[in-house]
Amino acid sequence: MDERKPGLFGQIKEKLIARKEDWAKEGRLLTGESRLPGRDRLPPGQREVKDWPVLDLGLKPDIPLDYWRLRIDGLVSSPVTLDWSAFQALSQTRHQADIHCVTSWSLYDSLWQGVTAQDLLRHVPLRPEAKYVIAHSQDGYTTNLTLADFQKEGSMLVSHRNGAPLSAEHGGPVRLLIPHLYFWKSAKWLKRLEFLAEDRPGFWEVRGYHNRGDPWNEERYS
Ligand SMILES: Nc1nc2c(c(=O)[nH]1)N[C@H]1C(S)=C(S)[C@@H](COP(=O)(O)O)O[C@H]1N2
Ligand SMILES: [Mo]
Repeated sequence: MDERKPGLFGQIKEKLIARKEDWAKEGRLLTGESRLPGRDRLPPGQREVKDWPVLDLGLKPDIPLDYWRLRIDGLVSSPVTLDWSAFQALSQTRHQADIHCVTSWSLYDSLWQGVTAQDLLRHVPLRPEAKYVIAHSQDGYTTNLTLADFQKEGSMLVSHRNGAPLSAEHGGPVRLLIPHLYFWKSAKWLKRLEFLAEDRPGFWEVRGYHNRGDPWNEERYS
């Protein structure tokens, strides 16, 4: 997709964004309960769905594998750009995980395949000052994570779900998967990981969503 195109965000569904910002202000769906991960499978205020919803800003970039690139820069020992074959050459992992969207749906038991954040960082060493990461997406979306959340067991750059390539609407060729946080942290159409010394809130984090987003603590809104 041509990211220099003017008015990129002009195409975004402004109404939808405004509604979600209002929900954040109202504290929609907050139950005040607390549940322990591992003991209760469903985080507070969530309900299980069987079909995987599609949620995004409305732009759905279609990225041919030949054009796909992932840039890893900021506080890394030296910046790297991976193309599809370089990404495939990294060690591949399969991992089963549930996902929890802040809009209250949870989807159980997907089998995710891709590269763990830990394996990626073995390939691209960080500088010691790196403490945060921003995921940048082809549609202009961003989201921030601490290095600890990014590196946590289960965090991955995924290309497949249940054995099939991720569809374009779900963020293929490659999206982030941070299953222990609300699903807005799992950036679709991942194009860049930028490592930082200081935190920098992303798209929803500056619009009233919680900076971290732990579903077990109902960290929906800031
Ligand atoms: N690039 C990008 N990634 C994104 C979003 C987006 O708008 N753009 N939306 C986030 C939100 S709010 C959710 S709930 C999930 C939805 O992913 P899905 O459409 O695969 O269910 O993607 C997250 N990642
Ligand atoms: Mo979301």
